Amino acid sequence: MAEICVLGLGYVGLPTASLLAGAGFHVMGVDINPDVVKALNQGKTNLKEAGLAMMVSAAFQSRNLVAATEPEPSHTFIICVPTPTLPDHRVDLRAVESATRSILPHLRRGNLVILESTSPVGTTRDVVGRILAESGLEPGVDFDLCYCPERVLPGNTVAELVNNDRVIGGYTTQSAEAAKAIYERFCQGKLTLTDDKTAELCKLMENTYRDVNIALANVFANICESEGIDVWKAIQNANLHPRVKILNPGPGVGGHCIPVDPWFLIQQYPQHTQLLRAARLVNDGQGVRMLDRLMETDRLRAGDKLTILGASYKADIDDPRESPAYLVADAAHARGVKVAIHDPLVVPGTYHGHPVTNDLTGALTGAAAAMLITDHKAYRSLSSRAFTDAMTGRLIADTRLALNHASLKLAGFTVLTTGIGESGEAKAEPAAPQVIITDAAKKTLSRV
Ligand code: SAJ
Repeated sequence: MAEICVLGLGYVGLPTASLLAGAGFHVMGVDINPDVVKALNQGKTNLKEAGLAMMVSAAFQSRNLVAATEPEPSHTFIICVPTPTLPDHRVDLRAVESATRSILPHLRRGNLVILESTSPVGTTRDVVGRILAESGLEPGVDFDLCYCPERVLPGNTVAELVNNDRVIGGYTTQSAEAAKAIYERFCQGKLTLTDDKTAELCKLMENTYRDVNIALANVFANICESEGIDVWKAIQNANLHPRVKILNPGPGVGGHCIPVDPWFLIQQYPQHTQLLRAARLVNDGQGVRMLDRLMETDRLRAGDKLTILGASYKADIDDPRESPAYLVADAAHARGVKVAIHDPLVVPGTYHGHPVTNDLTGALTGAAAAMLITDHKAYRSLSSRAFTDAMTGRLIADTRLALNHASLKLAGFTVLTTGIGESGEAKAEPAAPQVIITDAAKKTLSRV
């Protein structure tokens, strides 16, 4: 019998299962994807996380980690499945519910069940606990129940799981202590014990804090564009204040967490979260704002081609989930502009309905304009020749301040930059309504 059963072997579950196996536990990893299970039982993984492949191989060599598509009786069950949002931004808890139901037949007195997936406040007790109580066993009495969110930066997951502090939310104090005994076997960060609902809210607060602060940086960028001020210089100066840390503006916010998690709070507490909703609209509108700036030059028109550089949601990783690139591509198509999306790291394929290629020349060929969305290292070193040899137009937007503007301008390019007015002079903004609702924002609003 495995000591620990980890349900969900993705970006969080597999590193967690591998670390637990490395700490000496007998671990069963469960995933509904048979290909994932097959690869793992050969000691392999496709996930590109520093140190993970070696850990997975060692864990399987030691036979401390086996994978299957169904759980078996274990002492501890850890649920690490996705909690995406639906098109109308309601949370989709179907994976949590089905993972919990798969545990039900194996639940025994004295077990510990831990939910790690980012979830609305109350999910641990009202969804997981309620389903498990169908066994006749009572959470907090007959078995321990906890919520223990992860804090990992994709691309550095293993190191962050080991080193970062962690919040452990117990349905009871005893439950929290039981979970602490598991995590302290591999986590060197501080383990803080609290209740399950506080831990659930803590996770959502962390990511919502980041989304709102990115939106704040984007608001400052938009003000600077209208004033002909350089927002990057303004932020650099403002951050000299000992208690100010303004983040970087950009084309919006991607990933499977930051743009998603605030919606859990917006949906659950609409009366308290106007600020969070406004931040979401600002961030979702940023990429389209830059597209509109390109089209206002009248050098990118309907029928022309726009090349988007960057499909992954942030620099130097290959994760294309929820990238702002797709909001821009949707808006460009709506304006009759043809789109090619390039990324040096993302596996070529179709994401959110848009094809992504690794062929930079092909993507740039015939383009009237290009827009850099992701500041991959590979783009920072691009010479202007890469653009002039392939593009028909001499117009480029840099939303991350990542390109060599001097060399591009020497090659005849007009470069638009997030947070810098292209004319460099104050531009009278039209008497705007209170909140400028861009197309992307309208799309977001219509779905809520
Ligand atoms: N971004 C900006 N400006 C910034 C910082 C980020 O535009 O100043 C954009 C990025 O380009 C990206 C998006 O925001 O598109 C999110 O990137 P990120 O690095 O902020 O976050 P993630 O999604 O890679 O990881 C976050 C982290 N949460 C926090 O920093 C509070 C991580 O610690 C979480 O564990 C992770 O979400 C998660 O899985 O919840």
